[in-house]
Amino acid sequence: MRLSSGALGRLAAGIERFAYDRDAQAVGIVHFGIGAFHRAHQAWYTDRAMDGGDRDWSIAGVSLRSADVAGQMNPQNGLYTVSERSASGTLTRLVGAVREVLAATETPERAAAALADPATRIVGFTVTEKGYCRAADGSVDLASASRGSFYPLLASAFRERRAAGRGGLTLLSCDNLANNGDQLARLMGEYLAACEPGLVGWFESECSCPSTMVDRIVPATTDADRAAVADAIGLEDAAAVVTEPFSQWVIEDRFAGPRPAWEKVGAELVADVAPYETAKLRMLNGAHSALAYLGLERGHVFVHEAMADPAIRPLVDRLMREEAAPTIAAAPGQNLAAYADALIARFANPALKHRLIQIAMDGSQKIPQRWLATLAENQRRGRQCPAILSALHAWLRHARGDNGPVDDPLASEMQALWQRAGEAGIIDAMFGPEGLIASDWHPKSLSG
Ligand code: CS2
Repeated sequence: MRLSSGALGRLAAGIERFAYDRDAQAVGIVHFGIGAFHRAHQAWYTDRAMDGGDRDWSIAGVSLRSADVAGQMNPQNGLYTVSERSASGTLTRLVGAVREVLAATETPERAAAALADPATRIVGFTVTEKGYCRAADGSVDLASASRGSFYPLLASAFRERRAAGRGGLTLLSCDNLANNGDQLARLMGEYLAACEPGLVGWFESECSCPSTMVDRIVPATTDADRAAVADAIGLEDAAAVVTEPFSQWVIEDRFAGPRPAWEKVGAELVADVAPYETAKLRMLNGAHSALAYLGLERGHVFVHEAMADPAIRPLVDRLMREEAAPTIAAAPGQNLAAYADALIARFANPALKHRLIQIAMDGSQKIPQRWLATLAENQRRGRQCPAILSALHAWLRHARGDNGPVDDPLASEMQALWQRAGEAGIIDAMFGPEGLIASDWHPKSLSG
């Protein structure tokens, strides 16, 4: 039998679950990109905040690319489980925070109505790096922003909210971009300036875009995971997610209106997210991408296997401790050496089965904030980065197709560059002044 409100009586005993009356909760959050990461992270925090007594923060998820998640979640009345896996066992929780999933591909008007609703105060985003539709120079790419992205839906909601005198919204980016809130504010502003200039002033005065650092490793759910969850909970859960016990959420406390008491369930509300965000991107994500490309070409499938490879592990250690950490201005109390130790332990978790190929995806969108910023900073200080450079070369070979098909929005551009520039010219063609991926890192002086 499938998980749903009506089937809850059959949920196995011992499964942790919410106790609030979910049907009585209004939707306060609309979330773009309701994939596994959101379900294991922000929705899980919100569920526990409502369990602690907070009210009316149910989530309406919006999926922008397909109706698959709607098909997984709506027949279950939005219910799903989060299973935390570690070497010592699995802890499963039933999450009630998601009300429903609106497939913007099929019913965009319902997504627009949810965004315009007076009870909606926060709009969340986990749309991945490419979901922000940035052109090579970082500005909003109007052609892709106008087709199937969140920008037009938000613009129409802003129009309606302004006309009806409703309050503004907090736009909460939870993607792995540097200064994700500031980037979202700038990109949204650029989109409005081009397509709805009359709304720019309203957006700037009524809305806010706090930056956030989100962290939890969430491998894509497999059929084997779903079978194990069904065994544990006694019901089929098509929307089940599997994750690690660790989670962290650091949020810039700059909301346009009310927000859930996320701080009561472990989130950190701070004045400045930058030190946490930079450490996470350059150390965790930087090491992850290195593990992915170095690991795949040595025949590994999972992160913990690449971590155990003596040819890779020292590079990952060096990347975090000697290349990335020295470029980060730590916040008081933030201990980067302890952070590296904790990351090493998390990557080694054999129960997670996190696939390298999942991390290898979309390298062109990830590498700038994960590696190039570190390379640029070390270059300014005259320091070498052999670990990142090894990983960078492994990524370039991956982009050439050495590990199989390349899942990246710039896959064909990168293939064409390889053909034109060859081994000798690829670094410059990718990262040089006229390169495909511009950054402050100037490859010539380091590659020699
Ligand atoms: C990973 C991240 O897929 C990737 O690129 O590096 O999704 C990573 O697992 C999360 O950021 C961890 O918080």
